[in-house]
Amino acid sequence: MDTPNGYWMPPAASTVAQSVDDLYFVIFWLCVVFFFIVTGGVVYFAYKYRRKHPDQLATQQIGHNTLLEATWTIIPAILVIWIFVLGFRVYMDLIVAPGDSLEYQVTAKQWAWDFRDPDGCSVPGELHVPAGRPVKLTMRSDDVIHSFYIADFRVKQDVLPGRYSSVWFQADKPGTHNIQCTEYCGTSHSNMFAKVVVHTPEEFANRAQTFCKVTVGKEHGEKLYKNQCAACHTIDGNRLVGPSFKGIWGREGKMSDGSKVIVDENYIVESIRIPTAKVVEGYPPAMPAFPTLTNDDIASIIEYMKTLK
Ligand code: HEC
Ligand SMILES: [Cu+2]
Repeated sequence: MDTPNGYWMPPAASTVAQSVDDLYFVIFWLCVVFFFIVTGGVVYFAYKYRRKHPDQLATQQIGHNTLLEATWTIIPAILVIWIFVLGFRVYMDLIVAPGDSLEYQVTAKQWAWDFRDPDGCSVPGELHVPAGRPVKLTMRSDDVIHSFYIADFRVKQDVLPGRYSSVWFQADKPGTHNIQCTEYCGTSHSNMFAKVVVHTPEEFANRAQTFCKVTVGKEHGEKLYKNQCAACHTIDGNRLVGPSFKGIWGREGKMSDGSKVIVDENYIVESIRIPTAKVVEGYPPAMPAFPTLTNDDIASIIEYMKTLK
Protein backbone atom coordinates (compact mmCIF):
# COMPACT_ATOMS: atom_id res chain seq x y z
CA MET A 1 0.00 0.00 0.00
CA ASP A 2 2.80 2.42 -0.81
CA THR A 3 1.63 5.91 -1.53
CA PRO A 4 2.84 7.05 -4.98
CA ASN A 5 5.42 9.79 -5.20
CA GLY A 6 4.34 13.22 -6.36
CA TYR A 7 6.26 15.23 -8.96
CA TRP A 8 7.33 18.12 -6.75
CA MET A 9 7.33 16.48 -3.34
CA PRO A 10 6.92 13.09 -1.69
CA PRO A 11 3.24 12.38 -0.98
CA ALA A 12 1.83 14.55 1.81
CA ALA A 13 0.66 11.79 4.13
CA SER A 14 0.17 13.48 7.49
CA THR A 15 -2.20 16.18 8.70
CA VAL A 16 0.58 18.79 8.94
CA ALA A 17 2.27 17.89 5.66
CA GLN A 18 0.09 20.08 3.46
CA SER A 19 0.67 23.21 5.55
CA VAL A 20 4.44 22.57 5.50
CA ASP A 21 4.29 22.26 1.71
CA ASP A 22 2.12 25.38 1.37
CA LEU A 23 4.64 27.38 3.39
CA TYR A 24 7.47 25.95 1.34
CA PHE A 25 5.79 26.98 -1.90
CA VAL A 26 4.98 30.49 -0.65
CA ILE A 27 8.72 30.95 -0.06
CA PHE A 28 9.66 29.15 -3.27
CA TRP A 29 7.41 31.25 -5.53
CA LEU A 30 8.47 34.48 -3.78
CA CYS A 31 12.05 33.50 -4.61
CA VAL A 32 11.10 32.84 -8.23
CA VAL A 33 9.38 36.22 -8.54
CA PHE A 34 12.32 38.08 -6.99
CA PHE A 35 14.75 36.11 -9.11
CA PHE A 36 13.08 37.47 -12.26
CA ILE A 37 12.73 41.01 -10.88
CA VAL A 38 16.42 41.17 -9.91
CA THR A 39 18.06 39.33 -12.80
CA GLY A 40 15.56 40.83 -15.27
CA GLY A 41 16.45 44.29 -13.94
CA VAL A 42 20.17 43.57 -14.27
CA VAL A 43 19.80 42.43 -17.88
CA TYR A 44 17.46 45.27 -18.82
CA PHE A 45 19.64 48.01 -17.32
CA ALA A 46 22.81 46.51 -18.76
CA TYR A 47 21.18 46.78 -22.16
CA LYS A 48 19.52 50.16 -21.66
CA TYR A 49 22.62 51.92 -20.31
CA ARG A 50 25.16 50.15 -22.47
CA ARG A 51 27.93 52.23 -24.05
CA LYS A 52 26.44 53.21 -27.41
CA HIS A 53 29.52 54.71 -29.14
CA PRO A 54 33.24 54.74 -28.27
CA ASP A 55 33.47 58.42 -27.18
CA GLN A 56 30.37 58.37 -24.93
CA LEU A 57 31.10 59.83 -21.50
CA ALA A 58 30.40 57.95 -18.25
CA THR A 59 26.93 58.61 -16.74
CA GLN A 60 27.03 61.03 -13.87
CA GLN A 61 26.71 59.61 -10.33
CA ILE A 62 23.15 59.56 -8.94
CA GLY A 63 22.86 60.12 -5.16
CA HIS A 64 19.67 58.50 -3.86
CA ASN A 65 15.94 58.30 -4.42
CA THR A 66 13.81 58.31 -1.28
CA LEU A 67 10.64 56.90 -2.86
CA LEU A 68 12.53 54.02 -4.47
CA GLU A 69 14.44 53.16 -1.30
CA ALA A 70 11.32 53.30 0.89
CA THR A 71 9.57 50.94 -1.56
CA TRP A 72 12.32 48.34 -1.59
CA THR A 73 12.52 48.44 2.19
CA ILE A 74 8.85 48.37 3.10
CA ILE A 75 7.63 45.70 0.64
CA PRO A 76 10.31 43.11 1.57
CA ALA A 77 9.78 43.89 5.27
CA ILE A 78 6.07 43.12 4.90
CA LEU A 79 6.85 39.92 3.00
CA VAL A 80 9.35 38.76 5.62
CA ILE A 81 6.88 39.42 8.45
CA TRP A 82 4.23 37.52 6.51
CA ILE A 83 6.62 34.55 6.13
CA PHE A 84 7.35 34.70 9.86
CA VAL A 85 3.66 34.59 10.78
CA LEU A 86 2.95 31.69 8.40
CA GLY A 87 6.08 29.85 9.55
CA PHE A 88 5.37 30.37 13.23
CA ARG A 89 1.86 28.94 12.87
CA VAL A 90 3.15 25.82 11.11
CA TYR A 91 5.95 25.52 13.65
CA MET A 92 3.47 25.57 16.53
CA ASP A 93 1.40 22.87 14.79
CA LEU A 94 4.51 20.73 14.39
CA ILE A 95 5.82 21.20 17.91
CA VAL A 96 2.71 20.92 20.11
CA ALA A 97 1.28 17.40 20.22
CA PRO A 98 -2.48 17.12 20.84
CA GLY A 99 -3.35 16.03 24.37
CA ASP A 100 -5.04 12.81 23.24
CA SER A 101 -1.97 11.50 21.40
CA LEU A 102 -0.99 7.84 21.64
CA GLU A 103 2.43 7.85 23.27
CA TYR A 104 5.23 5.73 21.86
CA GLN A 105 8.77 5.19 23.10
CA VAL A 106 11.49 5.30 20.47
CA THR A 107 15.12 4.34 20.95
CA ALA A 108 17.76 4.98 18.31
CA LYS A 109 21.03 3.10 18.32
CA GLN A 110 23.80 2.40 15.86
CA TRP A 111 22.12 1.44 13.50
CA ALA A 112 18.52 0.66 14.17
CA TRP A 113 15.27 2.09 15.48
CA ASP A 114 13.31 0.48 18.28
CA PHE A 115 9.62 1.37 18.64
CA ARG A 116 7.32 0.56 21.53
CA ASP A 117 3.62 1.37 21.43
CA PRO A 118 1.55 2.34 24.52
CA ASP A 119 0.81 -1.35 25.26
CA GLY A 120 4.46 -2.39 25.03
CA CYS A 121 4.07 -3.94 21.56
CA SER A 122 7.18 -3.81 19.48
CA VAL A 123 7.96 -5.03 15.96
CA PRO A 124 11.63 -4.90 14.92
CA GLY A 125 12.26 -2.05 12.48
CA GLU A 126 8.58 -1.13 12.11
CA LEU A 127 6.48 1.59 13.66
CA HIS A 128 2.81 0.53 13.61
CA VAL A 129 0.24 3.27 14.14
CA PRO A 130 -3.51 3.70 13.67
CA ALA A 131 -4.93 6.02 11.02
CA GLY A 132 -6.81 9.08 12.19
CA ARG A 133 -5.20 9.41 15.63
CA PRO A 134 -2.37 11.67 16.74
CA VAL A 135 0.77 9.77 17.67
CA LYS A 136 3.51 11.24 19.85
CA LEU A 137 6.98 9.73 19.86
CA THR A 138 9.24 10.25 22.88
CA MET A 139 12.72 9.56 21.61
CA ARG A 140 16.17 8.93 23.01
CA SER A 141 19.46 7.57 21.77
CA ASP A 142 21.61 4.84 23.28
CA ASP A 143 24.80 6.17 21.72
CA VAL A 144 25.33 9.07 19.30
CA ILE A 145 23.09 11.74 17.78
CA HIS A 146 20.57 10.37 15.27
CA SER A 147 17.77 12.15 13.48
CA PHE A 148 14.27 10.80 12.97
CA TYR A 149 12.79 11.70 9.60
CA ILE A 150 9.59 10.68 7.82
CA ALA A 151 9.67 12.58 4.53
CA ASP A 152 6.05 11.73 3.67
CA PHE A 153 4.90 13.17 7.01
CA ARG A 154 7.24 16.23 6.89
CA VAL A 155 8.50 15.56 10.41
CA LYS A 156 12.13 15.54 11.44
CA GLN A 157 13.72 15.66 14.87
CA ASP A 158 17.16 15.00 16.29
CA VAL A 159 17.41 12.07 18.73
CA LEU A 160 20.01 12.64 21.42
CA PRO A 161 21.83 10.60 24.04
CA GLY A 162 21.03 11.83 27.55
CA ARG A 163 17.98 13.87 26.62
CA TYR A 164 14.42 13.13 25.45
CA SER A 165 13.07 14.75 22.32
CA SER A 166 9.73 14.24 20.64
CA VAL A 167 7.72 14.53 17.43
CA TRP A 168 4.08 13.96 16.71
CA PHE A 169 2.05 13.28 13.60
CA GLN A 170 -1.31 12.05 12.48
CA ALA A 171 -1.75 10.00 9.32
CA ASP A 172 -5.30 9.71 8.05
CA LYS A 173 -4.83 7.00 5.40
CA PRO A 174 -3.50 3.45 5.82
CA GLY A 175 -0.19 2.90 4.05
CA THR A 176 3.54 2.38 4.44
CA HIS A 177 6.18 5.12 4.54
CA ASN A 178 9.94 5.24 4.97
CA ILE A 179 11.74 6.34 8.12
CA GLN A 180 15.33 7.48 7.70
CA CYS A 181 18.10 8.60 9.98
CA THR A 182 19.26 12.01 8.75
CA GLU A 183 22.22 12.60 11.03
CA TYR A 184 25.49 10.97 10.03
CA CYS A 185 25.92 8.43 12.84
CA GLY A 186 28.73 6.10 11.78
CA THR A 187 29.55 3.33 9.31
CA SER A 188 26.06 2.00 8.64
CA HIS A 189 24.24 5.31 8.90
CA SER A 190 22.98 5.00 5.33
CA ASN A 191 21.30 1.69 6.23
CA MET A 192 19.47 3.06 9.23
CA PHE A 193 16.03 2.60 7.73
CA ALA A 194 12.70 1.66 9.22
CA LYS A 195 9.10 1.75 8.11
CA VAL A 196 6.01 3.35 9.52
CA VAL A 197 2.90 1.29 8.83
CA VAL A 198 -0.43 3.09 9.17
CA HIS A 199 -3.30 0.70 9.88
CA THR A 200 -7.05 1.07 9.87
CA PRO A 201 -8.32 1.49 13.45
CA GLU A 202 -9.73 -2.09 13.37
CA GLU A 203 -6.43 -3.61 12.23
CA PHE A 204 -4.62 -1.65 14.88
CA ALA A 205 -7.02 -2.67 17.63
CA ASN A 206 -6.44 -6.35 16.75
CA ARG A 207 -2.66 -6.09 16.59
CA ALA A 208 -2.10 -8.24 19.68
CA GLN A 209 -3.67 -11.16 17.79
CA THR A 210 -1.96 -10.44 14.48
CA PHE A 211 1.35 -8.71 13.92
CA CYS A 212 2.32 -7.33 17.30
CA LYS A 213 2.84 -9.72 20.17
CA VAL A 214 3.37 -7.89 23.44
CA THR A 215 6.95 -8.51 24.51
CA VAL A 216 7.19 -6.55 27.76
CA GLY A 217 5.08 -6.07 30.84
CA LYS A 218 3.55 -8.29 33.50
CA GLU A 219 0.86 -9.79 31.23
CA HIS A 220 3.59 -11.02 28.91
CA GLY A 221 5.48 -12.30 31.97
CA GLU A 222 2.40 -14.22 33.14
CA LYS A 223 2.07 -15.88 29.73
CA LEU A 224 5.72 -16.95 29.83
CA TYR A 225 5.28 -18.25 33.37
CA LYS A 226 2.31 -20.40 32.35
CA ASN A 227 4.10 -21.83 29.31
CA GLN A 228 7.58 -22.33 30.67
CA CYS A 229 7.75 -22.28 34.45
CA ALA A 230 4.40 -23.47 35.85
CA ALA A 231 5.43 -27.13 35.53
CA CYS A 232 7.90 -26.68 38.38
CA HIS A 233 6.86 -23.46 40.18
CA THR A 234 3.42 -22.70 41.65
CA ILE A 235 2.11 -19.26 42.54
CA ASP A 236 -0.03 -20.45 45.48
CA GLY A 237 2.74 -21.41 47.91
CA ASN A 238 2.74 -25.14 47.16
CA ARG A 239 5.98 -26.94 46.50
CA LEU A 240 6.57 -28.65 43.16
CA VAL A 241 9.97 -29.51 41.70
CA GLY A 242 11.05 -25.97 42.52
CA PRO A 243 10.00 -23.43 45.17
CA SER A 244 6.75 -21.52 44.78
CA PHE A 245 6.86 -18.01 43.33
CA LYS A 246 4.33 -16.80 45.91
CA GLY A 247 5.89 -13.80 47.66
CA ILE A 248 9.19 -14.42 45.89
CA TRP A 249 10.01 -10.77 45.20
CA GLY A 250 12.27 -9.42 47.94
CA ARG A 251 12.19 -12.56 50.09
CA GLU A 252 15.33 -13.84 51.78
CA GLY A 253 16.35 -17.28 50.54
CA LYS A 254 18.83 -19.79 51.88
CA MET A 255 21.15 -21.47 49.40
CA SER A 256 22.53 -25.01 49.51
CA ASP A 257 26.00 -23.64 50.33
CA GLY A 258 24.60 -21.91 53.41
CA SER A 259 24.68 -18.35 51.97
CA LYS A 260 21.68 -16.06 52.02
CA VAL A 261 20.27 -13.98 49.15
CA ILE A 262 17.57 -11.36 48.77
CA VAL A 263 15.53 -12.06 45.66
CA ASP A 264 16.07 -9.09 43.36
CA GLU A 265 16.48 -8.53 39.61
CA ASN A 266 20.05 -9.79 39.46
CA TYR A 267 19.30 -12.96 41.41
CA ILE A 268 16.32 -13.79 39.19
CA VAL A 269 18.27 -13.16 35.99
CA GLU A 270 21.06 -15.39 37.28
CA SER A 271 18.58 -18.12 38.34
CA ILE A 272 17.21 -18.20 34.77
CA ARG A 273 20.46 -17.78 32.83
CA ILE A 274 22.77 -19.94 35.02
CA PRO A 275 20.42 -22.00 37.25
CA THR A 276 23.27 -23.88 38.94
CA ALA A 277 25.04 -20.71 40.11
CA LYS A 278 22.92 -20.60 43.27
CA VAL A 279 20.76 -23.56 44.25
CA VAL A 280 17.99 -23.10 46.79
CA GLU A 281 18.47 -25.18 49.94
CA GLY A 282 16.33 -28.32 50.03
CA TYR A 283 15.80 -28.47 46.23
CA PRO A 284 17.58 -30.47 43.53
CA PRO A 285 19.62 -28.54 40.94
CA ALA A 286 16.95 -29.48 38.41
CA MET A 287 16.20 -26.19 36.79
CA PRO A 288 17.06 -25.96 33.08
CA ALA A 289 18.53 -22.80 31.53
CA PHE A 290 16.29 -20.82 29.17
CA PRO A 291 18.48 -19.52 26.36
CA THR A 292 15.46 -18.53 24.25
CA LEU A 293 14.18 -16.00 26.78
CA THR A 294 15.19 -12.47 25.79
CA ASN A 295 16.18 -9.77 28.25
CA ASP A 296 12.74 -8.23 27.69
CA ASP A 297 11.14 -11.59 28.49
CA ILE A 298 13.05 -11.83 31.76
CA ALA A 299 12.21 -8.22 32.65
CA SER A 300 8.54 -9.13 32.05
CA ILE A 301 8.77 -12.24 34.25
CA ILE A 302 10.24 -10.03 36.98
CA GLU A 303 7.33 -7.60 36.62
CA TYR A 304 4.95 -10.55 36.95
CA MET A 305 6.78 -11.95 40.02
CA LYS A 306 6.40 -8.58 41.78
CA THR A 307 2.62 -9.07 41.62
CA LEU A 308 2.72 -12.48 43.34
CA LYS A 309 2.16 -11.41 46.94
C1 HEC B 1 12.14 -28.50 35.36
C2 HEC B 1 11.66 -27.73 36.46
C3 HEC B 1 11.84 -26.23 36.42
C4 HEC B 1 11.38 -25.36 35.47
C5 HEC B 1 10.64 -25.67 34.18
C6 HEC B 1 11.72 -24.03 35.94
N1 HEC B 1 12.39 -24.12 37.14
FE1 HEC B 1 13.03 -22.54 38.25
N2 HEC B 1 13.74 -23.84 39.65
C7 HEC B 1 13.64 -25.22 39.60
C8 HEC B 1 14.25 -25.78 40.77
C9 HEC B 1 14.36 -27.28 41.09
C10 HEC B 1 14.70 -24.71 41.56
C11 HEC B 1 15.41 -24.77 42.91
C12 HEC B 1 16.88 -25.11 42.74
C13 HEC B 1 17.67 -23.99 42.17
O1 HEC B 1 17.70 -22.92 42.78
O2 HEC B 1 18.25 -24.19 41.08
C14 HEC B 1 14.37 -23.50 40.80
C15 HEC B 1 14.66 -22.21 41.25
C16 HEC B 1 14.26 -21.06 40.62
C17 HEC B 1 14.46 -19.74 41.14
C18 HEC B 1 15.03 -19.39 42.48
C19 HEC B 1 13.86 -19.44 43.44
C20 HEC B 1 14.14 -19.02 44.87
O3 HEC B 1 13.19 -19.20 45.68
O4 HEC B 1 15.22 -18.50 45.18
C21 HEC B 1 13.95 -18.89 40.24
C22 HEC B 1 13.87 -17.36 40.33
C23 HEC B 1 13.42 -19.67 39.14
N3 HEC B 1 13.64 -20.99 39.40
C24 HEC B 1 12.82 -19.14 38.03
C25 HEC B 1 12.27 -19.93 37.00
C26 HEC B 1 11.60 -19.35 35.88
C27 HEC B 1 11.37 -17.87 35.63
C28 HEC B 1 11.18 -20.39 35.10
C29 HEC B 1 10.43 -20.34 33.78
C30 HEC B 1 11.02 -19.50 32.74
C31 HEC B 1 11.61 -21.60 35.74
N4 HEC B 1 12.28 -21.26 36.90
C32 HEC B 1 11.39 -22.88 35.26
C33 HEC B 1 13.05 -25.96 38.61
C34 HEC B 1 12.48 -25.44 37.44
CU1 LIG C 1 21.50 7.26 12.94
